[in-house]
Parts: sequence; structure tokens; C-alpha cells
Amino acid sequence: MLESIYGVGVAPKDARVVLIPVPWEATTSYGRGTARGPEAIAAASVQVDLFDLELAAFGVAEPYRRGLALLPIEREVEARGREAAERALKVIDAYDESRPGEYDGPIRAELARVNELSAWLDRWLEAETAKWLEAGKLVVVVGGDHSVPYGSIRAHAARHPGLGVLHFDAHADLRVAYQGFVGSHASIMHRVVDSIPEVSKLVSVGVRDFCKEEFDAVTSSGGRIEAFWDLTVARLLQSGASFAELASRVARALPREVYVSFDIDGLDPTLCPHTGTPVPGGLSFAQATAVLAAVVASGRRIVGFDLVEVAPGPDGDEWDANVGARLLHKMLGYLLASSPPRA
Ligand SMILES: [Mn+2]
Repeated sequence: MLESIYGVGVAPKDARVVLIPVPWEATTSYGRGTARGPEAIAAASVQVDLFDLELAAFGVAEPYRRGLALLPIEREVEARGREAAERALKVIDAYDESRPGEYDGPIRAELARVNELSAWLDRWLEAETAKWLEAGKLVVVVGGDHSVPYGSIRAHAARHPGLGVLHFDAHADLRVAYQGFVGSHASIMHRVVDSIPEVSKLVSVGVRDFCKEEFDAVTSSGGRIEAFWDLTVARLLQSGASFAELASRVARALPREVYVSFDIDGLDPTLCPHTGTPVPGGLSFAQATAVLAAVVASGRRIVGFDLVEVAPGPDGDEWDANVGARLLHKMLGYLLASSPPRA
């Protein structure tokens, strides 16, 4: 039951923006619940006021007036996601730090099937995204865990060679294959830079939890990956730098066309306490939207985005979804503000 977003959805054919809900969390290693993200965000979205003063400055005071269509959840995606999650749990249970990625026969079979299901989701979402882009829509993906948007990023990059990816996250997500899962939530940006050559630049913001290999991947990328480490940003702010200047530095690090991948855990965890892998630090809500504002104000164009890892609390606590619905609203505004009107 996901007919509407902000209580004002329209039919996809009448929409400027099509939102694809993907309730998938196959490989979430710590907390779980992001599969319920799309439904929780849709439910919380009715509380969001439809007039937005911040977006008014960009000529999009009421994003819904351009037409927003939230698609129904695809039952096959839901079923395959559930299967992947069940099988992945067995792999995660068998995971042994001392021999990472080594599993006994039966577990290897489970792992192979999970990887197959992840590859299926990638193909499905790439085709689905391409179909709506072809129809002249802007496309947004609502996850789900951070493995989800890979196919959508591929579809956007195919239409926008040289695309930049602006990545909000507590984690670098540059692991090669976390716990053996090729399509792990912790590997998404590795896969983006490794297998989508049309992506010319990855710019990460909020990152504060990463391993040595991920750090090396950034420093040895020849500038293709740029990280505004949370630590560096915090130190600059503590010594008097202005966030506005930092936000415009982020914008300047990006090429003309930008896809935004927003893992909610890039924010301060008080704004997303139930997300899978919360980490202290991170951006305030106003800082996150200031970065988006700086990107659009610089004349760069946001061509599409995803919002992932939003997880409602287990006992009906809707705070995470409330923040998610409000962040989604801001992102929709900046997407619309930087996109040309419908042809
Ligand atoms: Mn992530």
C-alpha cells in the first residue's frame, strides 16, 4: 500500500518524477529494517508540509506541483529480496573474521544464490530506471539498503557520460566484496567506480567509518574519488571555517551532471537511530541540504538520486522515517530545481 507520497501523488504518466520503492536489504550486516524503509517513508510523508521556504529560493516551493508518482512495490522484488535476506543471514552467521570469505560447501551455495539474486536486482532496476528515463521522467530510488541503487546509477550514467556521483554516507562503501557478498551494501561505491566507466568522479561526504583498503582506494584513485572526510570537515569547522565555503568546495569537486546517492547514516545518528550501521558524527540536516543547495546554485545539474538505509524503529517508532520523508522532500526539490522543464 504505497499509492501516494506526501498525500498528493499522481499517475506515473502525469508525473515529472517517478519514485521506485525497493524494499531490499539482502546483505545488511548489523541492524535490519531498511526493507521497510519505502513504506515507512510514504507513511511519514503525509506529515511534511508541502510548502518549503528553503526550496522556494530555487523556484520549487512546492515540489509536488511538478507531479510525483510513487510506484507500487514490485512483488517479485519483495519476494526475491526476502529470499536473499534469509540466505544471507546464514552466510553472515557463518562468517569468520579469521578466514574472511571462506565458507563450507553448503554456505558457499547460499552465498552464490545471494550474489545471483543481487545481480538480478541490478538488472531489474537498471531496466526499470532506463524505461522511465526513456519516457522523459526523472527517476528516484527509495531503498532498501545501499546495495540497491547500483542499477539505477548505471542507467543514469549511460545517459550522462562523465556523470559525477555525490555520495553522502558514514561509510566509504569501497569494500571489494564484504563477507563474500559481491552486491554488498558496503561495496556499492567500489562497484560504481570499478564497473561504470561513465562515472567520471565520486565525491563522498560524511565518511567516518572505513578500513585501510578503502582509505587507500581514495588516495590512489588519481583524483577520481574525492572524500570530504568527516574528521577533516569537523576540524576545519572547529578552527573557524565556514560550512558554506566547504559546501561550495564539495560542489566544485563535481562535474556538470550529478547523481546523488544518499545513505541516511551520513547524517548525525540522532536523525537516524535505527539505521543499519549508525556512527557518531556526521552532517546535520541543514548541512546536508546546504551541500545540495551549493551543487544546484553552482549551476550543476542533479539528474537523479537515491535515498537508502532509512529504517523505522521496531516498535512503530517513526522518527527515522520522518527525517527520511523530509530529506526526500528536499532532494526532490533540488532535483526539480536543477532539471530543465519537461520537453
Ligand atoms: Mn552506504
